[in-house]
Amino acid sequence: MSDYKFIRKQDSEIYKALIAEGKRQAEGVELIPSENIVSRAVLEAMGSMLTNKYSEGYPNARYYGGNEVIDKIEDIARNRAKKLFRVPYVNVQPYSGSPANLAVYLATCSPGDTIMGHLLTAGGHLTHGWKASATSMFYKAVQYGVKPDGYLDIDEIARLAKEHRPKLIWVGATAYVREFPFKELAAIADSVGAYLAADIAHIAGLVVAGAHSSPVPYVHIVTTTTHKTLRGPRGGMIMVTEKGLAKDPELAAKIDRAIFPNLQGGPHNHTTAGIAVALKEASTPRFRAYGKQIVANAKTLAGALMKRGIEIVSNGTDNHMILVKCGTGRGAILEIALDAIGLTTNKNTIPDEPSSPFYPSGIRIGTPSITTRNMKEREMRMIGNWIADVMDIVKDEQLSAEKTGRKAYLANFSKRAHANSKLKKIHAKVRALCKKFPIPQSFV
Ligand code: DSN
Repeated sequence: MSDYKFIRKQDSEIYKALIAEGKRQAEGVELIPSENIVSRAVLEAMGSMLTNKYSEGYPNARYYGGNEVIDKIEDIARNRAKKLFRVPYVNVQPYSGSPANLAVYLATCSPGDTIMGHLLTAGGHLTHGWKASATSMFYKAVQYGVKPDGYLDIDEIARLAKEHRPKLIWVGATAYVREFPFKELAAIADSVGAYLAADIAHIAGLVVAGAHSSPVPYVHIVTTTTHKTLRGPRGGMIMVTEKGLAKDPELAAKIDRAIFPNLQGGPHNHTTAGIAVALKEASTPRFRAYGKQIVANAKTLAGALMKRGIEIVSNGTDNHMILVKCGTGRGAILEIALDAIGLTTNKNTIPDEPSSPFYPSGIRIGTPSITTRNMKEREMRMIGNWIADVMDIVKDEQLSAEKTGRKAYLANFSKRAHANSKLKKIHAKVRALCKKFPIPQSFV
C-alpha cells in the first residue's frame, strides 16, 4: 500500500492510524457484505487533486469556471455507467446511497405522499421508510417484510399496495439473501400506478457480472452505491430506465434537480473519477468472473455452515450474503468472538427478530472482499468451519437479561475472547490464510 510519505512527515497521529488500519485490513478476513477492496487505480483517483475543485451543476452547465476537465470526467463516468447497466440516463453525483434515495423521493413524491418499502428489521434499508429515517418523517411509510422462510412476501406486498396506493415502491435491501423478484414487483407497482425504484446497492456488481438478474427492464429508477459489490469508491448513482422515461419524460431532469440544487452542493469530483475507473474495471470479462465467484463462494460458505448444523436464514443464499442465526440476542457475542479471530462480520436482525436491532439474533456475512482477495471454495470451507468452531467455543455466553448490564458484559466478553487460547489458535490460522491471499493492487 501507500508509504504515506507526506502524512508521515507532518501528522504522526493520522499516519499511525493509517498504518494500523492497513494492517487490520491485510491481516483480517473482511466478511461484512457491504464492504470491498478497491484497486490502487481507484485509490489514486480518490487521492487526486480533483478534490480541490468546485463544480456545482452538471457538465457544460456549471456555476463555477475551470470545469472543462471535470466535465470530461463526469461525462466519462456517466457514459460508462449507461453502457454497463444499459440505461438511458445516469446521475453520478450522489454522495452515497442515502442521498441518492432521498433524491428519488424528491423527484417522484410530494411531502406527505404514501411510499412503500422493505422493513429494516426484515432486511430493508433505513431510507426505505424506517421509523427513525427522515423518509418516514416526510412521507407516509408503509413497510413490507419477509415470510418466515426469508423470502419476500409478494402477496402481502400486493395487498398493501392495493390498500395504501403508494406513489413510490422500493425494492432492494441490506440483508436479503434471495434473488429480488423484480418482475412480480413491477406488476404490483404498475397495477397501482406507483413508481418502482430498485435500490441495488448490495448487488450492483452482481447485476453487472450477470450473477443476479437486472431490474432495468422492470423498474423506473435504479439507485446504487458504488463501493459494495461494484468495487468502486464510496459514492452513489441514480439511473432512470426507458420505462421510467416512458412514465415521465421529465424524470431524468427531476432527478438531476433533486440532487442539485435540492439536496447537494458541489459534486465530489475525485469520487466521480474513482467511479469512472471502477466502472471501466467492471466492464471486463475478469469482473464478470469475479461476480460469479462471489456467489459461488457465498453458496459454498453457506453449505459449510449448514453442514456443521448452523441455521441460516432461508437455508441458503442466491447472492453474496448469508444471514446466520446465532440464538436470541446473541449477534453481538458472535460479532465480538469472530473479531477476536480476525473475521470481521456485523450483528444483524433476522426475520421475525425475537430481540432488538441493537442486540439482534443474527450476524451478516458476505463474500465480496474475500473474493477480491482471490479466495475460492476451499477457503470458504475453512472459514465456515472456523465460524462453526467459534460458535461452539462461545455457546454458553449469554447476554444479561437486564439491558443495563449488557454493555459491560460485552466489554468484558471482548477481553476474555481476545485472551481465549482456543480462539487464539484459530486466529493464527486466519492470519496465515490472509498472508497467502494478500490484498491485490490491480484487477486488469
Ligand atoms: N450500511 C449499508 C450496509 O451495510 O448494508 C447499507 O447502507
